[in-house]
Amino acid sequence: MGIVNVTPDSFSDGGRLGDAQAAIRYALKLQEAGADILDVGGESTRPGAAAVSADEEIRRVLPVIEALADQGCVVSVDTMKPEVMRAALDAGAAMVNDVMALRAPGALEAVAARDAAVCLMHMQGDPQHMQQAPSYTDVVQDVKQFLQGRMAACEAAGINRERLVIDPGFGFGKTLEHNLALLRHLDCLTELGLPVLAGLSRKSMLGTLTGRGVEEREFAGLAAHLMAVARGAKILRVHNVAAMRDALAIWNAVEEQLDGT
Ligand code: 7PJ
Repeated sequence: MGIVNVTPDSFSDGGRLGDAQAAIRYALKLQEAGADILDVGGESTRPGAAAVSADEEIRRVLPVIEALADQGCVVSVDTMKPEVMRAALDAGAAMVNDVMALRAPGALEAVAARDAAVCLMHMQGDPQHMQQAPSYTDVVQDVKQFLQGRMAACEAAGINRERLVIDPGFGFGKTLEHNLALLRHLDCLTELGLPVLAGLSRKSMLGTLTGRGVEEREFAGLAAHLMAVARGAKILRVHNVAAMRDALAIWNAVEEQLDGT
């Protein structure tokens, strides 16, 4: 899954993808580099980021989603807002990627009425305050139980299991220790029986461990994502699709070799 930010204040691509045409060109390059899904987002969810109105978010992402879907791309929309979900699905998005796991009022209904896939991500608190004092009894079990609860809420709302993907939400209301425990024990989440998505690209845990700035976390990210794959992750949400594809080519070649012997 390649990340396409259409936000003026995104922490890493900010400004560079300021207009729809640039975002579309950028997304098509990610697809050429081997992305299976293009994740289009119009609201930054980095810690402390300012909220954006639904109208503004729709204005940012809709032209990008329409153009990409028209060209046959598989598009997901990274949003918490039911209005944006509806508009994006009408414009051809195939997936809703929600860091709130459809907890916003009306979100379950917006998705249930359509036929799209959904990524349910765990977040403790809200983007404005989530990094202030993250706290868990047992982070792996707490996240697992939360996701199980959201899976049940989806099914009760008429969203079949076959449509769901789950994600521990690295960096969303988590300390370094929480993030490391979730990565180490990611296989516990695969026990829920759904594809697991992992998103670690450029995140601050990589900076903490390497001392590197946002633009210099590529190699750390590749290592972290391969460790997620080793523990069962099926979708990786990344900025540098070409680099991730190369790493996966090696991974897959070795794993196939193992399977055949
Ligand atoms: C994630 C996301 C993630 C899913 C963001 C960033 C912050 N969606 N949206 N999982 N992160 N599913 O890219 O650093 O980890 S926005």
